[in-house]
Amino acid sequence: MELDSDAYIGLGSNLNNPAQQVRTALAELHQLPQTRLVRSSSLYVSAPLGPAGQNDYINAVAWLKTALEPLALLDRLQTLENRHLRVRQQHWGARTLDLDILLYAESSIENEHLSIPHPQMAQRLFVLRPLAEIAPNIKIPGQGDIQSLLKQCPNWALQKLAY
Ligand code: ROI
Repeated sequence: MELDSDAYIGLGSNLNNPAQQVRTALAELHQLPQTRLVRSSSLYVSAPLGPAGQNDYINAVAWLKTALEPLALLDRLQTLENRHLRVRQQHWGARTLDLDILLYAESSIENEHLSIPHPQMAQRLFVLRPLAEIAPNIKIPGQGDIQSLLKQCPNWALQKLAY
């Protein structure tokens, strides 16, 4: 019997060698207890959403199988963010590492700590494109299948990293 849940994590960085931040974070996700990294997307370069004047972002999505409950997983992700010396400064400002739980099994969760599915994911090509790369048939609870979301998503400057 499969006891683990599928969780999809969005990764983003635009400071201090962002591609390296994201690659290291992928390895760290694989090291989490009761968790394994099933597949990770390519890395993508994307224009910043938010205040002007910040660097482009590197974005990726990771597919995990985990026995951690959503809140325990969130706690682990925040520890990883902190280890990457994330400083929470300006709202929607530059960051060394952002780890968001996009999806957790077929759950819809809304509380003071978590909003799953991630409320803005359908508007963010830098989330949908890497997610579709590793899960082309996935359905987003309450929002529909990824291919129709991709068609409706606002266009966004986004490019797969060469390696
Ligand atoms: N913009 C892009 N392109 N990628 C991100 O991951 C990202 N993350 C954020 C904000 C600041 C909203 N902008 C972003 O948190």
